[in-house]
Amino acid sequence: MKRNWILKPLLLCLLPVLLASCENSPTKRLIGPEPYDSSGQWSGKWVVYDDQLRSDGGVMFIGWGEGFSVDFNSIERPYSGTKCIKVKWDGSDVTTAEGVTGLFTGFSLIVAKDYNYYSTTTKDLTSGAYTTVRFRARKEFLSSNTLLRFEGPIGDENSTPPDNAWQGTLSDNWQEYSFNISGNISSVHRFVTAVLKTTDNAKGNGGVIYIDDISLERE
Ligand SMILES: [Ca+2]
Repeated sequence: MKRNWILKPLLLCLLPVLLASCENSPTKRLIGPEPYDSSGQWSGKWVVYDDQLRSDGGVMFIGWGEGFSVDFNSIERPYSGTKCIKVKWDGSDVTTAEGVTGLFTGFSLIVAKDYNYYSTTTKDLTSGAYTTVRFRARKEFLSSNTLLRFEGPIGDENSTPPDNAWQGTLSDNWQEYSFNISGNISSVHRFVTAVLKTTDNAKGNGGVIYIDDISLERE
């Protein structure tokens, strides 16, 4: 089961993760998404994040520890507007449902307002006919054995095609990344997932990266 390393932590988040989620509370800044164009038809773009979370959903963390933080209101040289997402991890251990690990951590932007409703809340994005996930990212620092894995919309965890994701290292300057949405988006639980993970099953020094302008697009 290739996805097990991320699946179980997501489904079984521990209390510390939940508390951390509340403290950051980007959901306080939620505004409604605008999936329709002026004619009332689904537009070709679903904005998940630009200067704030626009997905109409919340955030769920995969692991949590003192060395890991996510700031959804970073003003450090954003790609667009005045803000971007800053992900900071020093490579130290984080707590997940499977226990403590130093091999990965990250977050999901989920459909539900918060973790408590994750498993029971889905969104049907079929009418949007989105085919592509697009985001911008840059690094301030990335440990030599650490990369970013960015996953697209996911419904049924076990049927998610493995290519519905992008992973790699990042440039010092903003770059655009995109990949195809391959899979059923009729019952999406989470829009995107960003994970910093080591590549060699060994601990590293984590990274400091920035993400901006995340969207699902029809192309
Ligand atoms: Ca921005």
